Amino acid sequence: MTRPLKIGIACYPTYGGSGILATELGIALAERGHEVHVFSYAEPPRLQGVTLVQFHLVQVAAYPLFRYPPYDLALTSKMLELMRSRELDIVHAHYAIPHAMCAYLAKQMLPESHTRIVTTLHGTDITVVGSDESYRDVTRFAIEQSDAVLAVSRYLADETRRLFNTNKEIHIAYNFVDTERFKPVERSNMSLPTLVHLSNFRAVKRPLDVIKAFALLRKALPAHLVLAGEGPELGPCLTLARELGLSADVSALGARLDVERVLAECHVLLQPSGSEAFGLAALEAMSCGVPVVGYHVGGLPEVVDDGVSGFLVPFGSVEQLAQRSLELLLDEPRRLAFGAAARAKAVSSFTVQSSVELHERIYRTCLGLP
Ligand code: GMT
Repeated sequence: MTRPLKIGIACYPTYGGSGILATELGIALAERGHEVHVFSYAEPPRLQGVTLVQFHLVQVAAYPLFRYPPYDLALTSKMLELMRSRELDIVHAHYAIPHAMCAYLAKQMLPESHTRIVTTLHGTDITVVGSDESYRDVTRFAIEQSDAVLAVSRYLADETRRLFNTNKEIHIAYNFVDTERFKPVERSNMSLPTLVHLSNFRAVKRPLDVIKAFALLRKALPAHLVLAGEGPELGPCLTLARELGLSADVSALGARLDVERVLAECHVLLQPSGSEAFGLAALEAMSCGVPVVGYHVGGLPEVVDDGVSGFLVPFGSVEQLAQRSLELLLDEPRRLAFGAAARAKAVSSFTVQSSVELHERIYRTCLGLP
């Protein structure tokens, strides 16, 4: 009989994929009997109302000398406190910066502890931030000092080895989805063909390409575009939509907790990211039976099968985004077949159960447990 583990999870509390995945993983582990603690500077949205997981708020003391209040040190202290008081087996850092380094520091401060450090790399922590000169060495060090390193796609694992010139073993831990929550719904036959884009509206998601593609498509077909999420590029997107005379055809919903309802009501997800380690929004749409149209970049081809569950077009081709979306909207049997293939892939390859079991195996191996 294997004993339950004591696991501390550090993550960002935002609507971004890494925070969502870390939170959902924590809940799934707690449901399997493990003791789970989550550390962050605010309660992650999907943890609200959950009592199985213990949330620990990391507070940063203000001081006039602190131009940049040292959150990293406050988080390190919180990890240390829990490593001492709860004798944590695992500290799992989601997103390398700064969480993996904080875990390393806490471990150094308690050399007698048996705690093992597991780090999941999510994407921009490697491809954007971690590979920047200012963080490269510290990110490489934190990766190499971790007892286990996970990446959310083969693409990201390869990029990590290339950018950091490391031979560290990297396990692939794909994003996962609750296929019971994200599932197809009956749509009204009356509903207008509807495209959806779901993201944090950062430049890397290229939401302006969504508006441009929609403008092309809209010339050929009456259709609606739903924008779900918030971020710096949302304002420019709405401005562009207004300039193109599309305001009446575009709805901005803001950040929503019920994304499964939003996705399931739409016909095609437009996800033209410039870089994407995995693409959680794509997987959530697929689980709802919604095909994905996006660029052929990063780890997306590991998620979306081009020509089967969606279309991945060459990076930057707004015309092909529009053309492929139009094809799916005009050909209902094909769109339904793509949607069914998308759903089947989510159910066969990316379930909560398979992911949580993978994480348990990795944790136990790190601890030398059966
Ligand atoms: O995509 C974002 O901007 C958010 C970011 C995050 O860390 O929260 O997402 C990254 O992690 C997700 C969960 O593992 C992945 O599904 C996303 O592909 C990845 N984003 C990028 O690589 C741009």
